[in-house]
Amino acid sequence: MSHPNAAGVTARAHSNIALIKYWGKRDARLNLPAVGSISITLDALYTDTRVAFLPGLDADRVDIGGRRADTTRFSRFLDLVRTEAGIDTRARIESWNNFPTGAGLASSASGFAALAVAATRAAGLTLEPRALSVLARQGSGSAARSIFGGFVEMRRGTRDDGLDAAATPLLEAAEWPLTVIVAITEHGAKALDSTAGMTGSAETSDFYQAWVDHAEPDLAAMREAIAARDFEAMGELAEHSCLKLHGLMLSTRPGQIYWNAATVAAMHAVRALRADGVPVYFTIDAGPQVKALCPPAHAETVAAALEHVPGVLETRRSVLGPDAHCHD
Ligand code: 2P0
Repeated sequence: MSHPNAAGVTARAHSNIALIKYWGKRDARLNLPAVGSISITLDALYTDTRVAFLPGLDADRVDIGGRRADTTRFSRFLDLVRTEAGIDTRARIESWNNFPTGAGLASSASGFAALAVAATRAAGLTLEPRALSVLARQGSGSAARSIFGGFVEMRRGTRDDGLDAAATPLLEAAEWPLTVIVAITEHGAKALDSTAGMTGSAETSDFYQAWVDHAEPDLAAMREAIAARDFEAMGELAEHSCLKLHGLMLSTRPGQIYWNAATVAAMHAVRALRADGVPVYFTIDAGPQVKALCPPAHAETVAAALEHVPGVLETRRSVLGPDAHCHD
């Protein structure tokens, strides 16, 4: 039995965006991905989460951004930590995102990564980053990647127990500086969450098996592009994986249309910049925001162009971020 830290522990984890996308599960209970993925961790978007296991509590309590949240998904996650630590104490969780929650900006990635780090430490456990990644994955697939900074690969794994379905770092943030301009086209939460979306694709899309079958070559090519610091190859693969994901979403029944008019206009703006010689590529997740990737020297030009796209409400700029960490 470990000794919980009654004063609580705060951790910060940064959001990430996938260059090669994850969509689909090979095991729903353990949340094992059907495909691997490769992501970059974003410095400017993060979650701070404070966890305290308090002997007096008779139920877990969760507040996100100062508002009481449904505890179901969090209690299930905390149960994994409690089992590992040999404790039975309920916890108080307080979490803050410095960006819109549930709007396609990977708040579940940074959220569950921060929770994994804070909850294990608060429960008196000391876990290696890889074990934290395996744990975070059980909260949300993309959260496994937010344990690490820079460029990160999430392995699909083949074991039934999921112990090989973990993220590993590919490059530190400083090893290949990149800027991401996030064009925000909607502040509200999205209508369809990713878990339901990917289940629908697996069950109803004629394209789903092709998506799974073609993941490995995309991952291999992206690994190579990153190792070679080949921006053009990386960007082309990222745009391809994004559009292929959205093709899969569109082919699901009912079709999943995460884009709005400004999303499409921003994609065209990125391609117009490229036609003018600016090195920039887009990627989009399960939401309407467009993320443009460019070398830092072109960030100003890209941000200015995206700010002028009709329907773009604001832009956020980020360099690549660090590992998840405690920060009391
Ligand atoms: C990704 N997305 O690779 C893909 C691309 C959204 C589009 O990972 O069910 O919230 O919690 O494992 O991690 C979003 O899915 O899903 C996601 P669960 P998650 O970033």
